[in-house]
Amino acid sequence: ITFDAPPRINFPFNLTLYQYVTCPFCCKVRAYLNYNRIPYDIVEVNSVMHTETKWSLYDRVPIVVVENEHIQLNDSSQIISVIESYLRQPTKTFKQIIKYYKTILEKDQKGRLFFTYPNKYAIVEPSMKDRLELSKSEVKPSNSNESKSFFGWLFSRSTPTPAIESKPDVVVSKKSNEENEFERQWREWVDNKFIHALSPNIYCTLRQSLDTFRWFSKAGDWEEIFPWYQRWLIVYLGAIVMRVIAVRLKKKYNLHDDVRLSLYECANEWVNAIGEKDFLGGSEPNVADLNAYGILTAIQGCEAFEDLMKNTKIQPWFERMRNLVEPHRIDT
Ligand code: GSH
Repeated sequence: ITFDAPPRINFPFNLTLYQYVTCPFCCKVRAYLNYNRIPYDIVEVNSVMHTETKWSLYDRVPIVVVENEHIQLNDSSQIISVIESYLRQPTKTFKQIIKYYKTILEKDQKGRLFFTYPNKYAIVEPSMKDRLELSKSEVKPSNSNESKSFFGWLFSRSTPTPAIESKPDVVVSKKSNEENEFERQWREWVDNKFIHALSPNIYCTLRQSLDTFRWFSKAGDWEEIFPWYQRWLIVYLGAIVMRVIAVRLKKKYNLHDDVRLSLYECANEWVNAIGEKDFLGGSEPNVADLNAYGILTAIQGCEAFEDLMKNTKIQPWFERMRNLVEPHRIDT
C-alpha cells in the first residue's frame, strides 16, 4: 500500500531550526516539518557551549525562528501548534496566531529563569468568519490588486506582507472537536510519558552512554560541524550528564528496573490506541502520530530501537510513518 503525502504547500516563510540533531524534541519538530513539506534551515547547536543560541533568553532547543516575521518560537509542542494553526487557517499571519500562545517567564528558587507555555497543545481553529473568508479567497486569487484603491495598492506594494501576498494552498481543518481532543491527549502522552522512556534506554550504563554519543557524532556528521575539542567535550561530558539524567528519569517516572519493559509498555499502549486503523489519526496521520514517530527517530540506530521493533508490534505503523515523512525532506 502506498500512502499519499499531503499537498506541497507554498509556505511563504523562511524557518530556521536550532537543534541538537538527536534530541527527541528536535526530531519531533523535524518529523512534523518534513511531513508537511515545509522547508527550513538547520543550525546545529553545540550542546555544551550553546554558542549558536547565546542570543536567546530561552536556553533550550528546539527553537524555530520565523525569519521574515522576526518571530522566535520555543518548545517543540508550541512550535508545532503554532505552525499547525497557521496551516489550518493561512489567512492569519504568524503575528496574529502567536497572540493565542502565552509565554510565562518565572524564576525558580535558585533564581534561574524558566519558561512555561500553558497553551502549547492548543491548535487555533478557524472561526466561522475565517472559514467564510477562506472559501472566498479560494475563488479569488489573493494577489490581485485590481479592486484595491490607489492607496491600498501603494501600501501593499511598499510593505508586502508575505502571508497575504502568497498564501499556502488552503488547508482548512476538517477535524471534529472529538478528533482534536483525542489528538491533543495523545500529544500530551507522547511528551509526558513516551519520551521519558527513551533516554534511560539509550544511556543504561556509562559505557552505553558513550557508545550512544559516539554514534550521534557519526550519524550527525559532527566532524563536519564541530572542531575536535568541542566534539570530544560534547561526547564525554554529554555521556556523563545523560547517564546521570537517565538515572533521575528512571526514578521520577517510576520505570521498571529493566527499562526496556517500560519502553515496550509505551509502544503497546500506542499500538492499542491505533487499533485497527493505519494511524492514530485514522487513514492519515495526525499531529500525535507525527510526534510519536519523531521521538522514535531519535533512537534509530541504537540497540533499544532494534529491540523495540523486535519485541512489540509497533514496526508496521513506524514503517508507514517513515514512508510518509522521510521522502519529503526539502533542503533549502
Ligand atoms: N519542553 C521542551 C520542548 O518540548 O521543546 C523541552 C526541550 C528540552 O528539554 N531540550 C533539551 C535542552 O535543550 C535538549 S533534549 N536542554 C538544555 C541544555 O541542553 O542545556
